[in-house]
Amino acid sequence: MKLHANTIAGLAEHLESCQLQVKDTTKITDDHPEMDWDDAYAIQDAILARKLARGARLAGLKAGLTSHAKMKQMGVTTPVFGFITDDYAVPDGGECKISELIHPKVEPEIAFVTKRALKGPGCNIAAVLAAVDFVLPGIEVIDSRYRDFKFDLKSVVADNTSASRFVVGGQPTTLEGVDLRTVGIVLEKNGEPVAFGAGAAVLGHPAAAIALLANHLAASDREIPAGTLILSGGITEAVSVKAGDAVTLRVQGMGSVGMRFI
Ligand code: OOG
Ligand code: MG
Repeated sequence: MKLHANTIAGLAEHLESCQLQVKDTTKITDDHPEMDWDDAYAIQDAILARKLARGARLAGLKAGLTSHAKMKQMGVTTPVFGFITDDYAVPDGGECKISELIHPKVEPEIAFVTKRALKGPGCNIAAVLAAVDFVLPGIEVIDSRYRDFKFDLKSVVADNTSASRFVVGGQPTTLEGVDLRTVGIVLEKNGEPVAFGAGAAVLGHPAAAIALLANHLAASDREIPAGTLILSGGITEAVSVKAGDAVTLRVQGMGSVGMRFI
């Protein structure tokens, strides 16, 4: 750790205030170039602690920047991990208020729910598949607190990987007979298909994102508990949305999920 505990607490407060007050900021490595990975995740943890202290509940975990499309769009090369809280959840078909967000984009994702705990190090796709209860379609709404969505990896980790809203739904599906690599997805905006892909876009197999998350948590002696919802990362580039837009994600064999922006 390179940053003082007070600095970490101050940066967590700053980033969370930007989120709550719907205003953007410069990336924090501009002012704190010495910040390391542990500092970045400590800031993220401090943001979670602030939310829990105010009565929010942890709704799940997320992996991000897990596809080449996303890495290329954001100009980075490694996945990142974050959290989602219950107040980020939008019901399937429900409304998301644009006035509460800075510059939202949507991402088509495959969401996992575990039935057994997953603990690294050494977690792999097979261990993930054995621990999965079901998978289902999910749309993540990302909303970087950084001006023009411009950041480096440590800054985006500190900003809880741009997490802001999500919806899961459709047809929860067990993995027997399902090859997540070849599962096709279509993201529609206002009835028009705007992005297409298949599960393999995420690290060759979306379960690999869950294994990476378990191995990441293991470094601080944590695990993915049984019953955890996990977003495995955008399969395609993120798509900007504005008030009046409706988005639907169709996942092969898993139905569809959607939300409207008002
Ligand atoms: C970071 C979060 C990326 C994903 O699914 O790739 C993410 C960002 O692009 O702002 O959630
Ligand atoms: Mg995402």
